[in-house]
Amino acid sequence: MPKKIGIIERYAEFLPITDKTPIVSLNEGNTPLIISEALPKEFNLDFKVYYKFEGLNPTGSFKDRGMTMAVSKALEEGYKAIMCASTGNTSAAAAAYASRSGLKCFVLIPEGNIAKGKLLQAYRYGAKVIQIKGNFDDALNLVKEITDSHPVKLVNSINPYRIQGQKTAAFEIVDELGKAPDYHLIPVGNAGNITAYWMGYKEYKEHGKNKTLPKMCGFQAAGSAPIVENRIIENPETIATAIRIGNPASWDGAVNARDESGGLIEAVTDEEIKWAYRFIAERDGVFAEPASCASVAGLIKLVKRDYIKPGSTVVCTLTGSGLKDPDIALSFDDEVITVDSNKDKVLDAMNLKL
Ligand code: AN7
Repeated sequence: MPKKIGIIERYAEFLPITDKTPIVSLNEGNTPLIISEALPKEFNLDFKVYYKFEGLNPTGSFKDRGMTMAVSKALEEGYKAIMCASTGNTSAAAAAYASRSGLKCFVLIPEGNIAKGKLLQAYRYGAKVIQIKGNFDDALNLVKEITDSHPVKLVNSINPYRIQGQKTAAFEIVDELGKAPDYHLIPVGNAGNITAYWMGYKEYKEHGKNKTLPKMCGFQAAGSAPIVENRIIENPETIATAIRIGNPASWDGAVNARDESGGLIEAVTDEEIKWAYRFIAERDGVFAEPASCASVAGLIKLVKRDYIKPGSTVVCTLTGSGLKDPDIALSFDDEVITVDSNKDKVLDAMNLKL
């Protein structure tokens, strides 16, 4: 049996750790790169599309890669407590790694605007959950203020160890493909992840692992697209609550990734996100949360204007699991069928015509 290890042990030589860093890991990373069969068929594509499915991390999102680093370093630095603002996934990951390490964990979330699966994770992993009557941007400002003046470590992605951990997803893609993809498509919220992937691809190239670099293509939700509109959005709105962010902390990192790579950052509507969300689950068997599907919605937009060159390799990051957001999942016009516990009634309902 191969030893399953987390991203710090796997990529230690590329990460800022020492012999003294106490590694707090839940065997995160090593997520599958799943080839899409349905998208090429549906859109007659002349290139390959892979999903980097980060929903299969221990807490169901890519945040685990950054949190194993941030929590390990907080422990090394002698902290007793961590704190984050979150649209949900960061708080789930922070709570889990805090639980594992014995650190106290405080999470600040926008009341009423985080998916149920994420909220219940924060509670069950034993974090102190504080909901504010404000949005994510307000929460992050409060966390910065509090952690600046109290012995509590901030573990949002402005903590540089978060980005360091998250860059390992790019390493895994190169390790698996034997090269970098030509295009990397990714949802953008607080913009830490696009920053991290770009750092990962560049560093791995410096080590001779990949010869080329992908064009980084980021996608924000249309009602929450500060980078696209080049202005802070005071009241961001979208069904993809994970990326309902009006003033991204890593704004400059995202713009830099876009410009250095010759890529783009664009917006996709809630309708486009929902279409992609259903399509990849119903036709490709991959269930990712709405925010994740901004990358696939973006791909379809780019396909429609022939942006992607034939023969290319495209990777779409699916940042979180579809199980995170049961309310959205059950908000469609699914036919609910209930019959008596009786074979004929069940067969009737099956309407079997094969
Ligand atoms: C599923 O949890 O910001 O652009 O507080 O949960 O790196 O912020 C989540 C972000 C994409 C955006 N997809 O990534 C939080 C939080 C999912 C996410 C993003 C998030 P960034």
